[in-house]
Amino acid sequence: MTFSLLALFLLAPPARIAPDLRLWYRQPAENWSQALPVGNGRLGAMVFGRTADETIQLNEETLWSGGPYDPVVVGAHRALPEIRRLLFSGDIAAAHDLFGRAMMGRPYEQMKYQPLGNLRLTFPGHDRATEYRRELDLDAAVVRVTYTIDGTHFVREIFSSAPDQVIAIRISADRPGAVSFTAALEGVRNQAHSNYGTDYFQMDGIAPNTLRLTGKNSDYLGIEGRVRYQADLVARTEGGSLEVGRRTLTVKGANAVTLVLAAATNFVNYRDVSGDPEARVARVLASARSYPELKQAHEAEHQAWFRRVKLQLGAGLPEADTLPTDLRIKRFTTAPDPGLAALYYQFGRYLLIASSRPGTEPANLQGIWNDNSNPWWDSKYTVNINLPMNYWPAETGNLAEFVGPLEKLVREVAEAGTRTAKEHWGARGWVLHQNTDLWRSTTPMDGPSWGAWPVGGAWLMTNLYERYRFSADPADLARIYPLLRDQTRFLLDILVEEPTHRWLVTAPSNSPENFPKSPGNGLFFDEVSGAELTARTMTAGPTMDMQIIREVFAMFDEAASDLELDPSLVAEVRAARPRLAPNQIGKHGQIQEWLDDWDEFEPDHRHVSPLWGLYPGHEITPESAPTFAKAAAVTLARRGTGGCGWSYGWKQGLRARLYDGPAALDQFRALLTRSSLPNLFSVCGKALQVDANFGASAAIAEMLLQSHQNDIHLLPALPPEWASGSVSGLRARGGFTVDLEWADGRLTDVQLRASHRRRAVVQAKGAKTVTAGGRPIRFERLGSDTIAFTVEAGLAFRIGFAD
Ligand code: FUC
Repeated sequence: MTFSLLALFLLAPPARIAPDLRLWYRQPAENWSQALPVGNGRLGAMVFGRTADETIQLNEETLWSGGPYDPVVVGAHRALPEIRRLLFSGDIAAAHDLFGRAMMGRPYEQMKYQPLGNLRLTFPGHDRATEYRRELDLDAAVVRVTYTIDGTHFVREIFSSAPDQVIAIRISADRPGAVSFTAALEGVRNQAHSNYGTDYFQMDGIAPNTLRLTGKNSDYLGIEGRVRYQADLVARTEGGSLEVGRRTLTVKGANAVTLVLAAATNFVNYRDVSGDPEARVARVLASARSYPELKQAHEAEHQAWFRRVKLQLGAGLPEADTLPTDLRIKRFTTAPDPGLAALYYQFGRYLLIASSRPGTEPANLQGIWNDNSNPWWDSKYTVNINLPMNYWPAETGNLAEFVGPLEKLVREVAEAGTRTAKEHWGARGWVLHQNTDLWRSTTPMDGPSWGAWPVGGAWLMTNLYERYRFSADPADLARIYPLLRDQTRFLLDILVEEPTHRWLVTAPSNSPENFPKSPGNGLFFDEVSGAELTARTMTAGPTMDMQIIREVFAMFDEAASDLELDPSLVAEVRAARPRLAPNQIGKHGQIQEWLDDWDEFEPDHRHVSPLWGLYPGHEITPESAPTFAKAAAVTLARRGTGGCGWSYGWKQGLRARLYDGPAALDQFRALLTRSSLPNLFSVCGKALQVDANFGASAAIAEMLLQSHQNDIHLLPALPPEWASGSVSGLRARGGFTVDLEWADGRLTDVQLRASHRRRAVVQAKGAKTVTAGGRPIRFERLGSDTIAFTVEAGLAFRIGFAD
């Protein structure tokens, strides 16, 4: 058979794009944590890029352990008055113990995100390759592996297509008949809690061209495993022969092969697992197009989102094309390489597009990439920083649509959490505690020191409200208003008066995962038993809770007043607002973390909860609350630059909000060099976690543009290393899209577009002119750096800086 023209076309070197949109390496991944991710929001794969024994690890986002369950304990709230009495009388240990006995969900823990399987490809004779290269092309959303064996050049391309709902793998060579390999589709035994009776899979070869993996998830903690899954891999060969055995598929002497993988479960929603995985897979495969069509549709769809923002930092690294990403990361300790920060930023946007799409589940702790049946923290949705952080880059990064899955999750936890609010808190509205899973468990979990934190839902509401602030689209508010109203009701009902100042506080609660040196609470040595007893986090009115509640009340007041709804609830909120425990400054000059000025057991604790009001919240800014902004800097200094991956991203954003560009960049450098993997994924402890990728991406945008104070503040925290650069497509609150260019640390050009006619207030140092379509526009000067003018919908308004 003649070598098809099409294959030649596919082998042509890819069109050149900016080098900083590729992660690339000269060696395969040594382990899973070095593999490169692709994803369509639902189907994820980690590609190792090995030449002789390739592994492509697979995930389907709805494959979790267990099945629909209800962890609510009816009447749990009856213990609340006594827990509060103990807490306010200073007996934290007794309050903690009673919470543990009476108020935890059943089961205590939640379900785990599970791997689907591995595609193994064995290429005989491919051990000694030359000219090896492995790359993730962010602009095309394709992983490519290329190498030469005995003069023949091989190319593998892997992507996960959203339009076609398949993972496509193309294997080709520049010599006809050179493609030979064996493929196996392997299930993963759940080592952690496997029970051969309940958790099983089966691998079959099905003639003429298919490998099939079918299975059922495991039971866990007494919750019956009810997820059924199926994955089909179909081989389409060009030339050569194809043989399907009992469990493997063997290709010999082909010119090129396309493997198309479809996978599905029976998951319909958190209460319903009546779907038919077999029919879903068959439907997808029946319409799967040819490889060039699949690829064209995939890239076009991806680029429509991805290319909305373009970022260039610095003049570019001359050797970016010759220096692989892992070496650039290592060198980053000493080399400025601003382009690596731009690459990191775009990798964050890539990960969001790949793990959270309209209609899918939200990105969990690992996005959608997990090879472990007992993953760290179950790879679920942790709400006291991780899940909210996953969505921080979405708004500024022009990916608002990708917040859709988070909104769906909130809608579902609000539904499930209504019963939890009633039974566990005796309250109206809905509650979400520290974590949730695929089954939308909303009760306290993992023990009172973690799970007794009732404002998870409130925090997530602030994420959703940001979407409205950015779009200024009333439809975005109308959709979430009922969720906001009911969350407000819950907060009003759980607030109680503390005895000392008579402030309204949450009780019990905690300042996430931080143990105060409160009286009677201690990591102490029990001389009788020899055991080390652990302190408790339980407390009343931690600063972060109060900041979140103030923000939610302000949002509700604004929304209900604009929509002219719920006047009596507005009155309740207005009565409560001034009585909420305020921010306080402690003995070190820091923002106090708890009602009392207690120290913490770990002064450099990874959470920076009392700074929530600075970022992501809005209530502390250097302009509106200079004393607290100063105190926030003291807290940051005390905490240091370490922690878990996400701590770095959070602190980077906090530094940006304090307009400290150099400190923000230091924090980013620390993340890259101390808490990241060669594939740019961040780690928390030993675990790959995506939150820091999202947090640091958001913080990079926050260094270039801020809009949380009713104006558009350009280059608020620019470090000297980024003295020149440009960015287009960033979004600012109020429905604005902003492009900017700068050189020598000074703005040189700004363009603004708005979705509605509106007044723009812009802090742009050195602004001299405003034009639209080349014609001067009248503007007002509100300060030496601040101008204001009216922007008409859809028109580009240009700010000039030349005399
Ligand atoms: C929170 C953090 C941990 C980790 C976990 C998933 O509990 O404190 O460090 O990120 O979430």
